[in-house]
Amino acid sequence: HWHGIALRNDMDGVPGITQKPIDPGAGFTYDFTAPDPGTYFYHPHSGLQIDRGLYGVLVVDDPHEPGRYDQEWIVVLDDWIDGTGTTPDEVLTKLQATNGSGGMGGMSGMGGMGETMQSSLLGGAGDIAYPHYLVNGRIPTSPVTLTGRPGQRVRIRIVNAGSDTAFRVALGGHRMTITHADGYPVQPAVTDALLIGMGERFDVTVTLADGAFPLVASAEGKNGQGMAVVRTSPAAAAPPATAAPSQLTGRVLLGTDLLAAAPSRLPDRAVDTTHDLALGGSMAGYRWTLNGKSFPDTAPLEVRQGQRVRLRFQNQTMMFHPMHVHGHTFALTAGGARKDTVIVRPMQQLEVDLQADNPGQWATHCHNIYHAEAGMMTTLSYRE
Ligand SMILES: [Cu+2]
Repeated sequence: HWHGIALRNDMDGVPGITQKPIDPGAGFTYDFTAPDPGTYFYHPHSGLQIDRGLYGVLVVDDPHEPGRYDQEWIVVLDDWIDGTGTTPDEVLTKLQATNGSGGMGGMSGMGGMGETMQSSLLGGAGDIAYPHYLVNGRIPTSPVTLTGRPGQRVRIRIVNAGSDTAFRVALGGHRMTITHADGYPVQPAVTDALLIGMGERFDVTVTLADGAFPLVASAEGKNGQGMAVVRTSPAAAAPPATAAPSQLTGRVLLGTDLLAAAPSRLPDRAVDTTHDLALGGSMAGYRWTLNGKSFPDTAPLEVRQGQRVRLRFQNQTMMFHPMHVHGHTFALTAGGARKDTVIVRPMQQLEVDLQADNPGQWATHCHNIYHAEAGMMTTLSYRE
């Protein structure tokens, strides 16, 4: 699946919706045009395979982008449990057998917040206590080093490829300017930290200071962090694996705080149809629901080509859900960012608008992979 790309429906890579699964040993050629520049990623849409590391970053370059930066870094965040004595599939089986309590000692989406080191902006912040959080595939005691020179301007493309973890990202000693959300330009926003949900991407620019600095991805509401080192001075002492830069608790922006830059705005139009989507869950058997049903029993969201469609997410749980629509980018209402994945906070109601301009059957789901696998999925379904 080519996450975030508004491609032709039969290349979307969703078994059971747009194609048959690719059998072991078999092949399938994906052939599509990428219509919009930006930071994307790709991953299987099959079971929990993404939580075993099967993903990559997909950058669509804009030949007209002025590129006012000296370097470009790609920073991929992940939560990791595979091979540590269990597997993602065993984790899900345990969650189902224990009504959600098997991952963290309490289904935080239904029960309570549990104890966390810093106050979480997202309430129940995950179902799984991962043993490791990674930046570019490395744990903090053996981090990747990103090198530059003082004064250089760097564009950092940040991707959250995790399955059950939102990350609070900050670079010690620096402020970041957020320039893009999910590939699309936003009105530049200066911040100390940003909060990135699973499936979201943010591009930021920073002007490098002199020294060695921790680039920290703190697991929101959990215990642990990923870290890389940003180094512009060979002599500077490396930050410790437990570095907690003050920026983490400064100004923190979410995708819902950003405003679309002019070229990213969805043209104003009256809404033709509104779909309500109640985000729910049940402790019994670890079920997650849309409008009270679990996929494949969920009702499709019916649209027609040419319609302006409003999706009204109503989160009825104490867990956040990063909601993702395939084949389209939606606009947060009131001039908010253009996105394909958006965090809906506990008990929050959030509306997004999209233009129905890409016919087909499109998966629409929570990008917590365990929630999606446990039923929090439906289709945006074009009718003739
Ligand atoms: Cu969810």
